Amino acid sequence: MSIAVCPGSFDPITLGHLDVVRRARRLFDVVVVGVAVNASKNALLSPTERVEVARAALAEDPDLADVRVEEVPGLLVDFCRHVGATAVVKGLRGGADFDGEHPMALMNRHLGGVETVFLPAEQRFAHVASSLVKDIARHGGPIDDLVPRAAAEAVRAAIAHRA
Ligand code: COD
Repeated sequence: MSIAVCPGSFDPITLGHLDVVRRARRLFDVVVVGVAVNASKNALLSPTERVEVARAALAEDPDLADVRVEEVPGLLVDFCRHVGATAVVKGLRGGADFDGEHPMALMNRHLGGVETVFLPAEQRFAHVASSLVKDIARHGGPIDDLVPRAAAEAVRAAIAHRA
């Protein structure tokens, strides 16, 4: 049985992320969404919120009903070993993504023998980024066609709470 992890910060999960998870599910028997910490990013949502939002988003899509969402408590390679995954699946929106992802892919193979499968972003989501979603929301702009409903609600609530 082939098992893959779709890892990310998911702060919040976007329609672009969901598209990658959906396509990963067509390639692997089991897909686990791993909500991890990116040490170079300051998250708006807590890890628990990011997991809950991702679960709510997946629950809205019948194609993704069997995809689990779990928090990654430490290194991604340890999480992969824990769930029995031999691969991670990541989306690439362009060259900048590749430049960031390439060393991580090599390091994850070095650390744990985990291979990385890159999927080119679907054209209509190639401009969608969690950071842009949060910036738009902070300025009161529309985000509902960029993220699932649960994510839009969580982002607006977190921004209002911090104001
Ligand atoms: N379309 C397609 N793909 C997309 C889109 C989109 N619109 N938006 C983002 N993506 C891709 C990104 O390129 C990335 O591959 C993935 O989706 C997740 O994106 P983010 O922004 O949510 O997550 P990142 O890039 O911050 O995730 C980095 C990790 C958290 C995975 C990384 O820091 C990590 O593995 N942390 C755990 C600790 C660890 O093991 N560190 C050592 C790593 S070598």
